[in-house]
Amino acid sequence: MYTIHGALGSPYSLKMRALMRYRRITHIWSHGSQMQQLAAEKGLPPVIPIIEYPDGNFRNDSTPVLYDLEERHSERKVVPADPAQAFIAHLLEDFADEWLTKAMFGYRWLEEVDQIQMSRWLSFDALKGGGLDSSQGMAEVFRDRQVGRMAIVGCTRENFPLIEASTRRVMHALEDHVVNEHWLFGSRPSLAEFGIYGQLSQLGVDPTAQSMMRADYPYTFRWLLHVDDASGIEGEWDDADAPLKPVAQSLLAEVGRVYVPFLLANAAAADAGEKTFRIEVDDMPYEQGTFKYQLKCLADQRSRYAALSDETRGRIDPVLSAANCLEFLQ
Ligand SMILES: N[C@@H](CCC(=O)N[C@@H](CS)C(=O)NCC(=O)O)C(=O)O
Repeated sequence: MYTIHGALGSPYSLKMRALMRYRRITHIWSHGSQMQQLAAEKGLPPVIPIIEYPDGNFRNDSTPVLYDLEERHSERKVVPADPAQAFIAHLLEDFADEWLTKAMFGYRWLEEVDQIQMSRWLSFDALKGGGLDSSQGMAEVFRDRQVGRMAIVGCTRENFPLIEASTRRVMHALEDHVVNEHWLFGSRPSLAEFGIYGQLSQLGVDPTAQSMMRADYPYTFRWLLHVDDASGIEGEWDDADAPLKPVAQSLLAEVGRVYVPFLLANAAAADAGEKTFRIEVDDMPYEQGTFKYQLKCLADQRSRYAALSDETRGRIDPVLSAANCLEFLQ
């Protein structure tokens, strides 16, 4: 039995819970208030979810844990069998984890209505009782902390038009897609869907974002519940020679449009020893602190690409190139 130590307001926690449900990996869902302490006790980075393994080990960081579960459990894997599809699915998952998360954070903490509602609910989730005074007191502290972190993670009012435009393009692509084909790489979900779901699961709850999704992307909104528990899905991967679905092409185009410039500018700033970096996409500015973690993401994408066979690259290069996603890998 695994335990997911997470939170309902944490996109990566819901990503891992949905993944384990789909994979039919027996687990306990534990959400509480002592998560930072648990991570510190176990010598882990201070992020959730923390996954407690059946052997008593603890790990966090959802992507490596997801891959580790692929090794440990042979049924219902989420990495497509075809290496070309697997590469694209990984790129889309990474884009969701590192870029779409800015929509999650921005929608939650930019506007007062969301700040108040979500800080209260997240405190309620952590305390589970104990009275309104302590709950709302904790909410105020949490709200101040999160709002204070907005500039460092790039969720400022100046940056938000680009984040929002990008998120809407993602949801527009999904909206066209989910009512037709439902999954990205066949009739079963891949790691890309779980990454996207994690972030959008929060937009489906937070007041401003939820209203927007209900009004403009109603089937994507409903699809979130399909991914949340896909334990009943039995499906197949697309054949390796099947063309990439238009939705995957649109999502890749979004990667090329915003995420690639973002990763490259972050890396260039880190090389130059700069503390912040700035990009402009479609005349919209974006600025944030330079992040080490995203250097790791870039290096990881490049080493995955380098490990592909010539045959796989021959199939994947035209698709990546059309989406402006090839050059940064080479
Ligand atoms: N790369 C990590 C990111 C996890 C993450 O950032 N989790 C957030 C909550 S969703 C967190 O714990 N943030 C630390 C904090 O708020 O102090 C993963 O994929 O698990």
